Amino acid sequence: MAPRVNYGPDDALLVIDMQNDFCEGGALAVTGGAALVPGINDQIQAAKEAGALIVASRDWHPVDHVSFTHRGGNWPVHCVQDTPGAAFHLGLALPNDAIRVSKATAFDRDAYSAFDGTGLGGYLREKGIKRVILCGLALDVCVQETALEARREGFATLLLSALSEPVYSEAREACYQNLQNADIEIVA
Ligand code: VGL
Ligand code: ZN
Repeated sequence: MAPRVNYGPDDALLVIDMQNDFCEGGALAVTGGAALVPGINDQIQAAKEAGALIVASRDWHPVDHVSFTHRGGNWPVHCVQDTPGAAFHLGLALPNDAIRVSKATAFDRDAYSAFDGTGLGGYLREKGIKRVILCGLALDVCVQETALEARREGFATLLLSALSEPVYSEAREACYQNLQNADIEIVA
């Protein structure tokens, strides 16, 4: 089931945090995470053929990051820099020239949006990007925050809803509502 997006050179496909720790068997596993990989690979292929920019973000925490429970945060230890859990899912077919963005790298501050503290917004504008298309993990955390910030940065923004899963399944509908309220298009 390939989502219907016509990619072009003004588009950026943002693949959010498709890392082992967010997939089954990982430290902060999202149900259905690994199963997104083939569909996301189809999007990467379609985007590449159309000359769209492909961006892959990763959650990239130092040891003892402030978001970890033993430091008073909300999350188990996950996506620690240079550990297998922080690596991209092995099945993810990222072209060599895809842009990699690491986020939440400071000890004392968490960041859910791939735009937060990364300079990604300015970079996309420099590249002439007008629209951002999102997929990946997790819908209710980093995908949602990245989509909202993309829209605030002035990009037309589209979520591929069949290619994103939440940490908390009960949060799914509220996420879609939040995104729609922010003028973000949702496409199955
Ligand atoms: C994420 C929880 C904690 C995400 C990152 O990528 O959605 N979720 N850190
Ligand atoms: Zn994190």
